[in-house]
Amino acid sequence: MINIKENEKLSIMNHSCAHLLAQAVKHLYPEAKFWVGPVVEEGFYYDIDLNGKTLTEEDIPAIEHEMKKIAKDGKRIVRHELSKDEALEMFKEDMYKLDLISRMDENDTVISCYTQGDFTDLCRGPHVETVKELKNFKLLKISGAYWKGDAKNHMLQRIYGICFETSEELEAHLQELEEAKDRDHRKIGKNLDIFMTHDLVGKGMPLWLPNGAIVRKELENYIYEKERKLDYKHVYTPCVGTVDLYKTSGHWDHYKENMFPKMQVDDEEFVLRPMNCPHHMLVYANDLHSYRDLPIRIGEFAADFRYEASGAVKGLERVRCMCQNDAHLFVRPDQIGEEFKKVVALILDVYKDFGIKDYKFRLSLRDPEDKEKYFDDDNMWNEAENKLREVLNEFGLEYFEAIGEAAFYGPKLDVEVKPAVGPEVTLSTCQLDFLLPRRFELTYVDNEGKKLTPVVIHRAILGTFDRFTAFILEETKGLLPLWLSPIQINIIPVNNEYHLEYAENLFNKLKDLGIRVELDDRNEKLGYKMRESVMKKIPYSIIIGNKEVESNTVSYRKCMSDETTNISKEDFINKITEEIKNKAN
Ligand code: TSB
Ligand code: ZN
Repeated sequence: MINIKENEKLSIMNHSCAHLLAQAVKHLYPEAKFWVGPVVEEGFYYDIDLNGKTLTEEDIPAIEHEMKKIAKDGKRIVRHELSKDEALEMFKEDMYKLDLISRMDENDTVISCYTQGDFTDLCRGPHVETVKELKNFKLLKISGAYWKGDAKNHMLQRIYGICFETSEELEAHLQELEEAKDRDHRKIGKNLDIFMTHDLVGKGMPLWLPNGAIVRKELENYIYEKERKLDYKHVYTPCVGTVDLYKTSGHWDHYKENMFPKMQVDDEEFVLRPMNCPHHMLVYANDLHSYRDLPIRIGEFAADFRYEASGAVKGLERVRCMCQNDAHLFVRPDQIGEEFKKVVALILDVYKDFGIKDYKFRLSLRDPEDKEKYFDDDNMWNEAENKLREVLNEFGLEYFEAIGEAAFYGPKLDVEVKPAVGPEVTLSTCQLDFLLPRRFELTYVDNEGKKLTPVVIHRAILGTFDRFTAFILEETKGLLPLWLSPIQINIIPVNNEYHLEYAENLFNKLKDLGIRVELDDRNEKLGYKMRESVMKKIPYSIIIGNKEVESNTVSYRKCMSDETTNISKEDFINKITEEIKNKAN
């Protein structure tokens, strides 16, 4: 999908369209005050204060109508430059613009505003020449947004829109948006009963329904088997830790804004953990280790809690309570390269199994200026960052670098994927860490009996089961591979009177084999049941009629296919069990 921000011409148009939107809103709601109206990947938005009024989607047509009227009128868009004092005077009634102006440095910023007809807005520009050019736009959505993105501030109304040069481009884009909505895992997740949310449980806290729980369990089994073969040792540890634990790790100083507040229990102070690393450091420290024992790989499917902004939480993709496919690898310095490579190889292996092709490797580095967020040790950072680059180059992997995206304890290699709707997210991650082993005073004994400090690699292959499930639902549009499908087979007898017994026998046989099978014995028409089977994205539907009963066969149809195949019952059972065992895509 097009990225408006990266297209210069469209970026200017969309910005001008944000002004057009503001002007129309001002006409319809004279009390409106305007905060900022930037261009974003998806188009533009404007944050507006309507004096407590909340807009809904139903208000959109009237605003669009007014925008069209103004565009038709065709006023020129004129730029004026002014001094800071003049700007302060001009916007003296407007607390939002005053806030923006007061933060501008008059020496190195030219303050400018743009006027079109009866509307003037503070703006850096540039803009299109006349509002006439802004014909092909659409307002997409209205939502609440805290002023300055801070939940402590009051709520503004955020209106999103998009603008193109031609109506054809706009239509094609709207069509694409519609299709993306159908692929959105929130919609699929609801239709297939994967998960639900409830206000009483809380924001960003999805509940996995039976179908979702099956998918998650299968994913756990799948990755557990891979890790077991690679000599990972799995543990269970509590999803809380004391504040002191997180002070020792450094999370308390560098990660606090992502954590839930602490709670007091008797004389202990606890936090819900945002990460499992500290627990795993202690598991490592529970034993003495020789240089010959390393690498030691401690894995856990671990619940973590993070404070994510309420506007950012999204279905299963960005939650406040998540379960990581986590592991911490304790290695000697001479093993970093080899172990890191094994992790990358595992990521590639898993992506191949799932047929995931559209992703990017990102090398996330620290921002050396940000002393608050990152542990301050230049040597450590340089060493770790160079080490990662070295391995990436050796592997011949294409990647891009992102400053300021590292974890507080070290640089990382992330895999970025694009959801159906919204910005890119990280799926897998592999992080190098020289810090935590030092803070927990971890050691191993070398061949001369000397105590040395191991290096830690943090890694999550599926990321979290939450985000991975969201992603895979979108990748497959809900039609999961057979081994992962909550319901694998739907048996439909044509007529209950004659075919039910045979269907029940088959049902029991498949169920005994551990296959997730359903029997649709409702008194409904075959066509109706078949359509429902497709809607539920069940990989195989089996039709049992006279022919099948008489010849001891089954007729099966794959989801989304018109073709029906008739084979013997035994052949079908063999085919299905093989397909599940091979995890065929
Ligand atoms: C890999 N300590 C490391 C761990 O050892 C860690 O926590 N890394 S992380 O912060 O990058 O998180 C691991 C993975 O969790 C990410 O790669 C991402 O896929 C997933 N994740 C992060 N935040 C969320 C969230 N809010 N909702 C769902 N998944 C998330
Ligand atoms: Zn970790």
